[in-house]
Amino acid sequence: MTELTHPLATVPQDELVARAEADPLRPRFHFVSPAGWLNDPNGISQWNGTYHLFYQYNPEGAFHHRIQWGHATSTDLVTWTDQPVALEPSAGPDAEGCWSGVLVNDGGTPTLVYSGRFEGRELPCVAVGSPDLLSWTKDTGNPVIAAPPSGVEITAYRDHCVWREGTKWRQLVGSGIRHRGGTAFLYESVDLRQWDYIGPLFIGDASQGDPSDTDWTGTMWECVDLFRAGQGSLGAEPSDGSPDVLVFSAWDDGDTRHPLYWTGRYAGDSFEPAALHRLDYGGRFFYAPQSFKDESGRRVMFGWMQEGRSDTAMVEAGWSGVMSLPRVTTLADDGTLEFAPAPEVSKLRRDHVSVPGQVLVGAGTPVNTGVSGNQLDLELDLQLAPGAMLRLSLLGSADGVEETVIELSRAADGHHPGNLRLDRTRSSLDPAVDVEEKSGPLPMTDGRVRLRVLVDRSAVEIFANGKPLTARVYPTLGGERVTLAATQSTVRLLSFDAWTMAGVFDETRSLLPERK
Ligand code: DQQ
Repeated sequence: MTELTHPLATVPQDELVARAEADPLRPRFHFVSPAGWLNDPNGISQWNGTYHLFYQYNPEGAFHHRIQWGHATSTDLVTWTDQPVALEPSAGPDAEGCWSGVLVNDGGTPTLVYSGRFEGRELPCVAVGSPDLLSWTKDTGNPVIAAPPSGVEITAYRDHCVWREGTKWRQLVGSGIRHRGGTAFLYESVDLRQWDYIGPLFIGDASQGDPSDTDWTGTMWECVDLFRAGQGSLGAEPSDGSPDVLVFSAWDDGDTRHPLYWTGRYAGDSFEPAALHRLDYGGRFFYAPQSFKDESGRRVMFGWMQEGRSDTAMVEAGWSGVMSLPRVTTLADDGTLEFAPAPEVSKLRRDHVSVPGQVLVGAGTPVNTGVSGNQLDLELDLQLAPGAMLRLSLLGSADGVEETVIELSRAADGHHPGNLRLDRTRSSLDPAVDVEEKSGPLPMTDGRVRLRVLVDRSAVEIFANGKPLTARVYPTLGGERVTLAATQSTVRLLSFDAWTMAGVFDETRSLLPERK
């Protein structure tokens, strides 16, 4: 095991797992690392039927340092088996960390392209895997790209999107050009080892909008992910007009801001943007997403649900970071992306409760739904009258002091998009946690809203008419109440189904898992 040398490594490693597992705020049906630190999803893929989830991992403690690639496998995307660490820093170009990257199938050979960190900067590296993807050998030629493009002043340079196009590989590396904006540099290769630089795929404009805007594109793009939404593959003429999508996480001088995406067209060596969209209204709570097409043709996305508590609190807890549930991404009629938890998530449902349909009258007293718990899957079908607002309160303490409230509202004129908002101001008595409001536009027709909410102790994922809002909450009173109320006008509750969710890890986990 690594020596306890880092100043933040205050919890002895042999205590970390017990410490993490004892935390009542640790999710039970989301993937979390055995203990220590987790951030970005990496190399997510399906290989011969098995799903692979690699992730940025520090088993030394709940802080970002000397990052390795943790690894877990699954046959259903929801229950996971820990596998040995796939990549860890070693003398050479990744001595300070094996940062984010992807997995590709190189003619049958599983191959990772990742960012090796050395002397404070990152460069592209490659590793090849055994047929079972459990042992990895780094390329002796690492780094496979010796330096960022010359002649431009960059803000940072890391993370990879790699795909096959015709007889060649293409790669994007996330970056930013100082005084201009975020970008992704495009490269081409025949063997994943020798790369020719082509140029920036597209350059954002950081001077557009205010840096505090929820769709500000930042000064650097982390974890770029380019894919064709709908039919067809990158570079091919789309038969059905499907757009291409460039996902990135807007970053600014160490600040992880939020995931965004451009829809547009990737053709030749560049990307022509059509429109910019927010990927998740929770911003940094669904950061560094990565997606892949599984064997059934679905585009599945995972993101990192960062913590909203202090560095010290994370270290004390012995763990940090939650992987989102797998989301299936589809193209909506308006050309934006829609998201829904993968159907497999439903297999964790237990103890079904159905709340009778009813009409909630504005300014009425909150209805106690009879649903309670802190590991829940809620599915509601609602119809809001013009000007109506529905308040769904979760994790409410019996004394009413703590609650986390989801608000859905319909514009008074009934025509403009409504609003989805998460009010965390009373979600925790702990004054140190992040309770910033999160919200975004909610498209609806005739006031109809299909709402899905997954609550897993400190992790909350909301999907309203396919628009996601992901966040973290830290209740201190152990509240489990779920209530509903309408304000201002009437809301028809057409259906409300609730389930308790089973946990996905039964046994005590090992910080450094062995081969299974
Ligand atoms: N996290 C990784 C980077 C990436 C960032 C390091 C995004 O590769 O840019 O752990 O959260």
